[in-house]
Amino acid sequence: MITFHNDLHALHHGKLEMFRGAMVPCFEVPARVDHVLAELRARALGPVQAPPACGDDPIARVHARRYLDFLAGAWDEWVALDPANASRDAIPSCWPIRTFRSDVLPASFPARLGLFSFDAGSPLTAGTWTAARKGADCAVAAAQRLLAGDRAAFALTRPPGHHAGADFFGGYCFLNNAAIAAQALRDGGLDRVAVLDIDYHHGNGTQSIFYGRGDVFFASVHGDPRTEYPFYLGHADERGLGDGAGCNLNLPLARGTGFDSWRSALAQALQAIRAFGAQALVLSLGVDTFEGDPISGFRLASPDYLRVGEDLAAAGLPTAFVFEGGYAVAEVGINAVNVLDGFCQ
Ligand code: Q9C
Ligand code: ZN
Repeated sequence: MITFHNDLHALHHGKLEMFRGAMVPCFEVPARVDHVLAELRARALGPVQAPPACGDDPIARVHARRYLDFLAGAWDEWVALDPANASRDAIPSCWPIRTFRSDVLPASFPARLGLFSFDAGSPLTAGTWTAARKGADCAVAAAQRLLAGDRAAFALTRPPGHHAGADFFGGYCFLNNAAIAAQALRDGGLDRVAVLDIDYHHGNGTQSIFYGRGDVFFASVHGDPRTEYPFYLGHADERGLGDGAGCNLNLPLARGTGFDSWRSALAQALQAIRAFGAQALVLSLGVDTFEGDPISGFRLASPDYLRVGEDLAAAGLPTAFVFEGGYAVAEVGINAVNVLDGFCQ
């Protein structure tokens, strides 16, 4: 299978993130992708190519114009606030919750930073926009390969994407690569597409983007949001709205869940995707379900990821893999490439 990758992902390198009142080193680091690349090459799993530029249109099909304009200029605005900001990342510290207004775009940069985000754990850095933009190129290129008839393609992107909504960032995510790939498949002529999210954390951004639509099915297996990030979405009773009623499936599992139970949930998600009649699959590939992950709570072991790939292959759908989370840096390459390897066997 072909992998799309762009070295400029490394321009996004956050220093510190807020965690329970302390600033701690970022978990989402450039080395994650280096480990996946090394493992792909070691196993000769297929070519690794830089993607062509996809242009603005496929991104604007998913994200709001005012959000994209904000992201494109955010770093320059941050430094313009205070030249000393050039040496520290931009992190929001106030948000318009519930009864506050979101229709009036504030002139203040910190106010807009909060308007377009939902946590203080996702530093926006000098290279964030460029890196995210190159990641979207990878996602679109992977979708194009499916449209051209390939069985599978891998978008090796960072920053990750599945927590980003149409007009907000958070959870280390800025542009929703999986949603952009799914929309590119729709715009390329497929009528019914599914996104399956196996990252430990619920893909709140992807769910929210497609929640009212009947043409893109979203399924997710994740840590129960009653105890796990992102906390405020991902419950089993979220089934979709309007045209999208019945096209959203959340399978939350308790912290501590092991592979056998997790695999049953995966089978249930794949069965629902089959029943929906999807013509292609976008797989949000987070491997923070690993037993050694420093911020997550499932118990999958490295060999289990080979079985995951086999189960996905048995679904028989053209599949675009999009890289998401996974913070056990030394093992992230083995685990992610095990999924791809299992799929290709
Ligand atoms: N100290 C993804 O896996 N912070 N995002 C958790 C860690 C948020 C994870 C606290 C985790 C976001 C793409
Ligand atoms: Zn995650």
